[in-house]
Amino acid sequence: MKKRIFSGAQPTGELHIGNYLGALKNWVALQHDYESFFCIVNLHAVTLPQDPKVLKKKTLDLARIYLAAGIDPEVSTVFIQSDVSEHAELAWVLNCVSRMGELERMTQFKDKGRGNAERASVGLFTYPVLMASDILLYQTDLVPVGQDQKQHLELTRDLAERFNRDFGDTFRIPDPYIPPVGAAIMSLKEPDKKMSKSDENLNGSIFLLDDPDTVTRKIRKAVTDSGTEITFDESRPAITNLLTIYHLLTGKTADECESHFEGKGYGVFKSELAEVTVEYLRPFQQKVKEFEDGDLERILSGGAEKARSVASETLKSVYSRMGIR
Ligand code: AQP
Repeated sequence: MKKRIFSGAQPTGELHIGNYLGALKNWVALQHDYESFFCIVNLHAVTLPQDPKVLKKKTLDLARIYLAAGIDPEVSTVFIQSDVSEHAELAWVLNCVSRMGELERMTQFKDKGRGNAERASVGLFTYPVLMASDILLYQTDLVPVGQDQKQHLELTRDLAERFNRDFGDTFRIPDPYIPPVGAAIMSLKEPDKKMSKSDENLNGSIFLLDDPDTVTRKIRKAVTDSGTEITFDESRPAITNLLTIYHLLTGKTADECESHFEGKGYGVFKSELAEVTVEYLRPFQQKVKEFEDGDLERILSGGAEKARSVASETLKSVYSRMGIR
C-alpha cells in the first residue's frame, strides 16, 4: 500500500511563486509515489474577512491552478474542504483536545491577528486545529508544506499523540515534508519577510498569473544587497532569494547557478531571471485557461466523494472512542 500525503492552499488572493515552489511543485512531484489528497481549504479562508462572491470564484480558480500546475485528478484526489463536513466536525473534537496555551504560542495567529487578539476572529485562533483535522482525517503520512507551516505541523503531531494516549490508537502521526530549498521564498521588496498573498505591496510577490511585463517589472525593481556578487550567501538575503528562484525554475545546481553569473552584474542577472520566470509560467498560464467550470465541478465532486469515504471512517472511530455515538 502506498503511503498518504495531504496538503492544501487557501483560495485567498492570488497564488504566488512562493506557494508554487514551497508547496505545489512538490505535490506534483510526489503524487505518483503516494496516495494523494489535495484540498482547497475554503473554511480556512473565512478566518479572515472575505467577499463571498470573490471567495466562491477563487475556490474554482484554485482548482484550475492545481490542475494546470500538474496535479492529475486521475491519480490524486482534489476536493473542496467544505464539501467534506467531517473536517469541521473533527475540528470541534480537536478544539476540545487542544490547550489555549499551545494555540497562543502559534506565530501565524500573532502575525495575521496583527497582535490585536481583541478584534481577531476565534476561527483565526483555532485555524491550526482545523488544519490538524484536515491532515489527521486522512491518516496522512506526509504533509508537503512551506516553512511557515512547520509550527502547525508540530501542533498536529502533538494533538494526534495526545488523542491516541487518552483514547487509544486512532491517528497516524504525520511527518512534515519541507523542501530543503524553496520552503521560504521571500518578498522581492522586503527579503526578511516571506512572499505572501496578503502582502499589501503587490510588487513583493510574483503571482502565478502575472503577465510577462509585470513579472519583468517586478524582478527589475526587486531590492538587492550591497556588493556585486551573485552567490548564495545568507548574509545577502535579497540576492540569495532571487538566485533561489532561478535555481528552482531552471533546475541547475547551486554551483552551476553561481558560476553562470560569475562576473556578471545585477542587471544581467535580473534580465535572465525575468526571462526564465516568464517562460516557466507561460505554459502554465495557457493551461489554466483550458479548464471549463463543468469539468472542474465533476472533478471536485468525484474528489469530495472519495475524500468523504476516508474521512468518515476516521471520524466514526474518533466518535466511538470518545463515547460520542
Ligand atoms: N513564501 C513562501 N515560500 C514558500 N512556501 C510558501 N507557502 C506560503 N508562502 C510561501 C506555502 O504555500 C502553501 C499554501 O499556502 P496557504 O494558501 O495556506 O497560505 P499561507 O501559508 O497562509 O501563505 P500565503 O500564501 O502567503 O497567504 P497569506 O498571505 O494569506 O499568509 C503552504 O504549504 C505554505 O507553507
